[in-house]
Amino acid sequence: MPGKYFTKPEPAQSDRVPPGQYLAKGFPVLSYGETPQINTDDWLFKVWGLVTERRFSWADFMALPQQDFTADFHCVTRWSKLDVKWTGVRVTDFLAAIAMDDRATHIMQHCYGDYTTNLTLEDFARPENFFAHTLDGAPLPAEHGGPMRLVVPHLYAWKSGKWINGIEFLDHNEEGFWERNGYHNRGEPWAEERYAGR
Ligand SMILES: Nc1nc2c(c(=O)[nH]1)N[C@H]1C(S)=C(S)[C@@H](COP(=O)(O)O)O[C@H]1N2
Ligand SMILES: [Mo]
Repeated sequence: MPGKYFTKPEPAQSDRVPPGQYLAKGFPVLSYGETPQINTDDWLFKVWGLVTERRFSWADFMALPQQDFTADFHCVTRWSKLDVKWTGVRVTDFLAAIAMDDRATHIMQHCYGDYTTNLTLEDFARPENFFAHTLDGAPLPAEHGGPMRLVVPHLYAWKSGKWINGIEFLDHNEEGFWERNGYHNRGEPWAEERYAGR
């Protein structure tokens, strides 16, 4: 895989690049299907299931605490990108703004375009996870999930839903799009949890 677009990690980076991954020189786009074009005036984000149901307009979401983040990004198709710079809302700050039911143990991410991906509440509520609307100081481009995506740095990037528009709170595991299609339920890159049953 090394070549024009990918490089083998330097030894000094090896503690940051999970096994079997190469460094991408640019920021590849990995989307299943078309890129939805969503204007922030029309954007609506919902929480439902084991939570007090609520809708956030773009302005509601921007009123939540905003922060800068630097995070590594690991795609299961074997490219990684280190130190990606984002701005957005920390998942723990988002959770503090809603009223989740104590019975919730799992969540499902729902996205414009119908992509879904699941997480345990524990993997979702980690302090390094965030909703991102800005990449390198500019509005998040549509192909990278703009206007809003989730970023979950400790799992393979298919767990970071682009064009996110809702979180469903559950008391059991449900599989999302790639999990139903053979990917691992959790997707931890250091353990190479790429495919189900391996
Ligand atoms: N809604 C949606 N989210 C998605 C995807 C997708 O196809 N649709 N692809 C996933 C995969 S496999 C990866 S690697 C990352 C890619 O993000 P990028 O295109 O910004 O590099 O988004 C993830 N989130
Ligand atoms: Mo991916």
